[in-house]
Amino acid sequence: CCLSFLLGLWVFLSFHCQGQAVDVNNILPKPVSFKATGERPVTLNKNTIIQADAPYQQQAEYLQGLLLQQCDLALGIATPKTKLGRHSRIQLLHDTLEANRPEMYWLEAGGPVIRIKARDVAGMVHGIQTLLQLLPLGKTKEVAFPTVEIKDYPRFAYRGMHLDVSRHIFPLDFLKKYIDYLAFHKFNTFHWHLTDDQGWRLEIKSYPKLTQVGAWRNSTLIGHFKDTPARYDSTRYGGFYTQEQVRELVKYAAVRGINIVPEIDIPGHSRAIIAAYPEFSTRPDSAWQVANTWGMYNRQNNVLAPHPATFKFLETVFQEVADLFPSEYVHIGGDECSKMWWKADPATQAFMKANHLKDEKELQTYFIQQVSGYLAQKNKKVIGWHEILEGDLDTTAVIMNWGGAKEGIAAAQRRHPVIMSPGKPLYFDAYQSKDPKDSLAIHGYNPLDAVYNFNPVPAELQQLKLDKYILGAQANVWTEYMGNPAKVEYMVFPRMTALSEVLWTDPQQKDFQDFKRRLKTAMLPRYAFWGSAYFKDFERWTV
Ligand code: TNX
Repeated sequence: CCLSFLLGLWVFLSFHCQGQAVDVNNILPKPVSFKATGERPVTLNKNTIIQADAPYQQQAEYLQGLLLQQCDLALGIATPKTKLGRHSRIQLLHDTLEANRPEMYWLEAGGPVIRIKARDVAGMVHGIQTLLQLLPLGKTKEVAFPTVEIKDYPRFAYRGMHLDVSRHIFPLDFLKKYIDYLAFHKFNTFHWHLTDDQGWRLEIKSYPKLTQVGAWRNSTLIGHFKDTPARYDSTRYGGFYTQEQVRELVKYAAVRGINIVPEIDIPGHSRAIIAAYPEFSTRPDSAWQVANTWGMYNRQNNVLAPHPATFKFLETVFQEVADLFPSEYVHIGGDECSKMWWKADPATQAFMKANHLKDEKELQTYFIQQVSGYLAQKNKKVIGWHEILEGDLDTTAVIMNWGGAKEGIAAAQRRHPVIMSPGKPLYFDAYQSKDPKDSLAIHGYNPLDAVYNFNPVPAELQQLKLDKYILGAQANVWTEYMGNPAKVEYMVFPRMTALSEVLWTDPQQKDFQDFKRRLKTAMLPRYAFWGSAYFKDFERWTV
């Protein structure tokens, strides 16, 4: 008995000290090419040193933090010139690799060295994520890193996740965690939906009432995890991000290869603006409150009116936004703009006549063109929801299509770059099950396999040889029924993991059963390790 106790102790200790090499076949999203070379494995322990070329110094620190977190291994960082003796090393190297392959990385491990080579920061970050997936999860004293050769790059240039912080606001720390999730899954864009009828969330120095007034509503969703219909009380709810916090998040994301595209949604979805500044509405003399309920708010007025002061406002706001975000693109919304308030307003009608705008659709386009012009002065291009194509637009405008294949094809035929974001299956606020006891959501059923099997390039576009207009795709996380970070995690995991493979991996290499195998063996333990909530019942709700 004593002997078996000692034997048990030995097994326990050796398991904990000697990390298991992880199977190369478990990498998610699946890489373009990978093989085990069968050379001597690299021994990774506390003496291993990280060395990085100049462009990747920040990624060296990022990797150092991740290894501490994942394996409890505190590695030192040395300059590339330092002589390291017999210690093993992880090298982050700048290399042009192959022409016209943005975000590519090579990971080679053998003998005393693990080498990640990349042409850009994003590629280096992807290599780092693959390295993490080849290491055990949990405290490790020493691990035999498998000898591998991986060459990898993404299928699509745009790989996005959106988060609506208007309907519910989330702490900056959660936004950082969300960026970490994106980086781990090899996404490259965070679409930050910062404004809507139910709250304006971005500090604008020139218009302080946007956050003093526009960031607060008198309605709080309570007990919504199981309750249908949802229940509310009338307590004040809201908040916003300061410009300093925004800069901090932008920097945090940049180290992780993530570009943040901010969205300021105009000329509809603007109830929070007119609550703060009624003079920009079609009824300057009325008092408007920030929206207290969900849904298309149109009938209760949420549009901007074309007054000179409104355009001055938009120019100033978009200038401040352009200064805050290094992104080449700014999202200007443009969805679901109600025309009824413009129709009913004599001043708006007079403006349209004076500017030869024959109907309200042309007025909507006029708004989009004005804002595009302000942004062009700052060298920015616009992304808008597909409704911005109701009028004529410069083809540099990127169309984010929340409709179906039809709208995507129409945009590509007009030579606009397109980001596919169809409600089915990329609205992650929809249900993952048909279980009546599932947590409250909207839009019906949108299970994991529908996400995994989604093809961002409709067959018809391929036949028309217009597939090059598809930049990629994005899932949207509207938060009407997500009142806290855990609910967001529950809604995005594991669907976001499925989407990462849609966006990264060659469709020929995809296989849902194998995806589920890797999800179960590699990802579920990682969600748990992160302390993240996720939808556990996916097997029952997929084929
Ligand atoms: C539509 S589609 C919206 C959002 C809502 C969402 C709910 C689009 C661009 N706008 O305002 O939050 O549906 O799923």
